[in-house]
Amino acid sequence: MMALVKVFGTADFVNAARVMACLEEVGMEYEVVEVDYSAIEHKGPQHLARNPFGQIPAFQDGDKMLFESRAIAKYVLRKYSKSAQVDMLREGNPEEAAMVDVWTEVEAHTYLPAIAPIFYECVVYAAEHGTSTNQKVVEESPEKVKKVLDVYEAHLSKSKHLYLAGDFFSLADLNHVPYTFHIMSTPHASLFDSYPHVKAW
Ligand code: GS8
Repeated sequence: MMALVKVFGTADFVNAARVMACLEEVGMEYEVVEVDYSAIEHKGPQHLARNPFGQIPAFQDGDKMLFESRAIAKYVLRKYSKSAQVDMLREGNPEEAAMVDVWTEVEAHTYLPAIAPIFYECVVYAAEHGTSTNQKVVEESPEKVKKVLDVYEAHLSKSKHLYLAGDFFSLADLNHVPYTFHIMSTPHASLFDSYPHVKAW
């Protein structure tokens, strides 16, 4: 029997969840190996050998060890999509593939920085310390998120596509899922209400 691929880090960690979402899309079985964050196991020698930055996740496929969740996601799709009839990278079409890349970059460099303060204040710190929300973050973040969502709304309404890169579900869409999922459980979920195309997406 072939050994299962391994994800180091549980789905509570957004970047590990991104990898698992991809594995689910291609219908792969995988093993989740817990890395004990509270015991700082991610900074220990065993995990540093998997991810030299001491972060979650890491990924193992036979002899191949990888880190960086978006790169792992791409690897999974490239290597394992064919059998699952999933085409989330559109590599056969340079124009479509470019749009997947564009909105994947937007997620990492624009969307995430805008919503990250809310994520850390309302999800991570809230879980770690009870409540205690930083008032400055709470006041300033919504304006930043709205500026980004304005662009998403304009893009989705102009392109008339339900998805970011075109009329197909791609890695660009999937990359938004983990953080957005958690934001939806905070009071800031209502930020999305004034954006009908973003809401539909
Ligand atoms: C980020 C990994 C990361 O920040 C990726 O894989 O996409 N760009 C990388 N991981 C977090 C936990 S998941 O939110 C982490 O390990 N943080 C601890 C640290 O940075 O020391």
